[in-house]
Amino acid sequence: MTIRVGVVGVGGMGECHARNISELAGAELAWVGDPDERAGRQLADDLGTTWVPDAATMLDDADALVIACPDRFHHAFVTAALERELPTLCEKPLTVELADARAIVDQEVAIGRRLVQLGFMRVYDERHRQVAEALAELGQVQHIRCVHRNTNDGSRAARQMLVESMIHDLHTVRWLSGVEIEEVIASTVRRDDATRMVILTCRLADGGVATVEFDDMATGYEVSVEVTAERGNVVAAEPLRAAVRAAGQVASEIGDDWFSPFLATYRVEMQDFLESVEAGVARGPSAWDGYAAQAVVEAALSGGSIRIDLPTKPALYAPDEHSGVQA
Ligand code: ISE
Repeated sequence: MTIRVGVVGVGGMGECHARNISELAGAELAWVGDPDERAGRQLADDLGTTWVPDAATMLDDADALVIACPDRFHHAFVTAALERELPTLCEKPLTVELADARAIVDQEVAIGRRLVQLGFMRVYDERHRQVAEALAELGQVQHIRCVHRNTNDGSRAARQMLVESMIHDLHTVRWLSGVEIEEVIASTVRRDDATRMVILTCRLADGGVATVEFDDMATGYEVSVEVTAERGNVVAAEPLRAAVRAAGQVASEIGDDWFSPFLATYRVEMQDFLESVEAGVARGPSAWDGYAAQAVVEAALSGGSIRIDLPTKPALYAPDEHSGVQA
């Protein structure tokens, strides 16, 4: 069966997903939708598909949907896709408002089957997968340390760092520990009127602790994770980067963009999404995962040390390989 996929949004992520769909076997890029005619037409021509200005009118003309438009439109598109029971891969964050994320979870639970996969793609990243595989043999997680560095100019507020960047690390923490985050304390480092760093200390439901260190003005882009478990410690290793010893120094290159290190990962993510559509059963990070991570973001932004009281997790969101949260 050929799966016809519509892509909402032709920015960097939309283009990446559209390109992968058009190249992967078993899928066809049904259309790309974006109000920006020039960018939309250019991508559609490039990939041999149709550009539509208003994706909302095209949902019936696809077997599956990819949502990669600006965050504030995610809620409306996911809601409309669920109304049609259309399998959907939505970029993170699930929504802008926490209440809207909850409404999506409720809508999906009322339908009675998972249809939404969320773009927490670290779970498809080879380095992160190796950590997860190693942990399977090492017993209970005691501490997770995520370090995430971006090369921005100091113009982002803490909210943007949490919503756009650190939300990935919050999923990493939930996925690798297998438990929910129950409490969070956020600290910021401000310099010359700019927020430079956000550091989270999270208390996990089983008594473990996670720290997430984010630097928005670093000299290179880096994402890493280190986990201390009951019977050992695992650190994500850099793939295939030569360490050059010369002139009395050891040097290894760090890139400055967040996109290229994960290009292969986005492809694996899309492949898994297409296979899940074919199988008729959604998998991977869920709407619940999106909602739970957003709950931590909101708690972190409200200051102090805040307990996060999630409602009981619906049975629909049983743990799977990429979102093994038990609670
Ligand atoms: C970006 O939107 C991403 O999704 C990247 O994975 C993340 O590392 C980066 O910080 C975000 O800005």
